[in-house]
Amino acid sequence: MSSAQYNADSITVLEGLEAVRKRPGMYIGSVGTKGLNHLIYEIVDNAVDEHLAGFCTEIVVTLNQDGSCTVKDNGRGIPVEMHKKGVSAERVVLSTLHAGGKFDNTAYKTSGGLHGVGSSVVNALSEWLSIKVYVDGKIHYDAYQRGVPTVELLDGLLPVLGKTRERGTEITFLPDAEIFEKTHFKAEWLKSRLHETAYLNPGLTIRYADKREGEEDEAVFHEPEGIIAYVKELNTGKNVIHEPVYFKGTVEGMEVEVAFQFVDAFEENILGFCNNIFTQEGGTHLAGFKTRFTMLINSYARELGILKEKDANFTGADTRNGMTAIVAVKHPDPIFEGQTKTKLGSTDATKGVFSITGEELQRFFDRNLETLKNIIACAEKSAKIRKAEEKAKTNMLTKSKFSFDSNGKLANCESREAEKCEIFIVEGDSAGGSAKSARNRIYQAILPIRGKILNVEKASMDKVLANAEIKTMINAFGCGFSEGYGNDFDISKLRYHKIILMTDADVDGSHIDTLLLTFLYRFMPELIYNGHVYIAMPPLYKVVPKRGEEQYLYDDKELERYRKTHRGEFTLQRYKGLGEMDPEQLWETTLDPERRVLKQVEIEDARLASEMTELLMGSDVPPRRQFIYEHAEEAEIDA
Ligand code: TSJ
Repeated sequence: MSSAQYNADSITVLEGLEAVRKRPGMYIGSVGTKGLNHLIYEIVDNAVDEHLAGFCTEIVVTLNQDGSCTVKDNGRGIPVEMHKKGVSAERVVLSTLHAGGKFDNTAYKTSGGLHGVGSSVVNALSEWLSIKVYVDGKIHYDAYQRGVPTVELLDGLLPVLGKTRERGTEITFLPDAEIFEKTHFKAEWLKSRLHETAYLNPGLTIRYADKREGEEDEAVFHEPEGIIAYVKELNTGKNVIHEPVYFKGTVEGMEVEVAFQFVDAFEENILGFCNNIFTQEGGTHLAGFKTRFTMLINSYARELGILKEKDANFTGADTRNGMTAIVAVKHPDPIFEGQTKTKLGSTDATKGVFSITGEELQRFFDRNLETLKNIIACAEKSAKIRKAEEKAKTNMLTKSKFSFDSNGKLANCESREAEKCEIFIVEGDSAGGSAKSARNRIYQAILPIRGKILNVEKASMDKVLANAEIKTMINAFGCGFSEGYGNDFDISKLRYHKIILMTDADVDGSHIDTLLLTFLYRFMPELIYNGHVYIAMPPLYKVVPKRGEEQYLYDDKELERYRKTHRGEFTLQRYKGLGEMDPEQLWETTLDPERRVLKQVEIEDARLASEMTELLMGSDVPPRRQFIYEHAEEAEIDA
């Protein structure tokens, strides 16, 4: 190696680092909690790749007390020997943008993060990162600060810490507080993602531990039944009408795996994955499955005489009503499109899934006529209801278009400049009343809602549209909605650029948030994608000191801090609900754009809310009890 060569490479590395640190959003999507969590997913994905290569069976993810995260696998160990650039290969991987990453075509990658982020990006965005590679009986060590190596190499090789009988790679990193707005990993999202990874990789065991103070938690995710178990979990608490159906196949280097199961309900829940990545926006793999499925059901229905010659075919939505499905493909060279790059665009995926579904599902239905008949019965029922609903919908829209306040409760704002307008969905009539008198009436609209709104996961379309609260919301927002049988949604017509959910900070309040988010997720997901949905964070406490100014505190941490830093006596008032605040207090704490705290809802929140709703509203009791049990602490405070 010539030293000039080495310097040139070092400069490229530093430039890469600088690019990542300058525009982190380009590499990890955001510098909020979502981007922060993505750092972990990116590292974990590397270990999942090692599993897919056939060399790793276990991954351990630990959230440490100091705010760092450790990911360890039992794979071959990231190569440590001298790379052609004159340094350990490990250092090349961890320092070079895209080395071993998704844009590097030298490796067949089957797993991957959102934007094809590499471990070097995580390294660049970490205050420090350390790595131990357990290989050939030795522990090789390396470390970085903000992506810059801090360990001296010996002849280009890593120092050895000691002997080991283990094999694998272990990385620990602390996200850089200079980069991230929040540096607290969100355990709920992480666990959900790890569980999903376990479902998609049945041979893999993922151990999870949260060692952070006050949040101690452990879990093991291992799902030998794979996506069959995933479908079963999605259908927990529902009336299933047959055992899950599973098939897989390979065409032209693409692997296709499908599991589905129908439930007795009016909903379609089809999740797509490509190379372990959840395709939030769907895509070609789902198109192939849906098209072939509809064709099969229609041709069987005619063959069995259920559809007569004069009858029209079932629509696609008819045949899928009640379906819960996972369609997972492994594609050697996928194209991702869409607003969040989570829509599979590869056209050969349509053909591949179409042909495998045709062959395998036909084989299955030929041998399982009972299941087939049950599924066709679902389609018949759906077609009937569809016709009734189409009528209900036309009536609803023609009757109440432009009548913004169909039941007299919406206090609309005066301005029509949507960018400046906000609508608060307020729990309870008394808080609603206070909010109406406290608000800025030019830009702030108030819609009080009473009790629990209808659960849209459970109800049929005509019931949903008949619900007064939902009707008022759809009318007020002005942008229509999309679901099932058509798409009337038009975001350009949205009347308020901020939709703010304002509920009590207790179990009931969070339940109402969950239901509202589920409604928005199902009917107007674009509002969430585009960042229009917020949750108001009213304060939990007001402190009035003997001397000095009164102050609102928004959570228990702030109270703790206040207790530690404040000298002298003070009285503490705890707000139990929004209804306890007078209009002036409500304005100061929750409505005033200058002083309030709002939490922007991310699509992950909404997706989890929708899953949570299923858990809460499902007809069987145990999961609901479990939920209440897990939230018992919150419940007690309010009791
Ligand atoms: F990339 C990383 F540093 F973020 C990371 C990599 C993090 C973690 C937790 C694990 C890994 C990783 C990498 N685990 N296992 C591997 N394996 C390899 O990189 C590897 C090992 C051997 C061979 C070979 O051909 O012999 C090839 C590869 C890609």
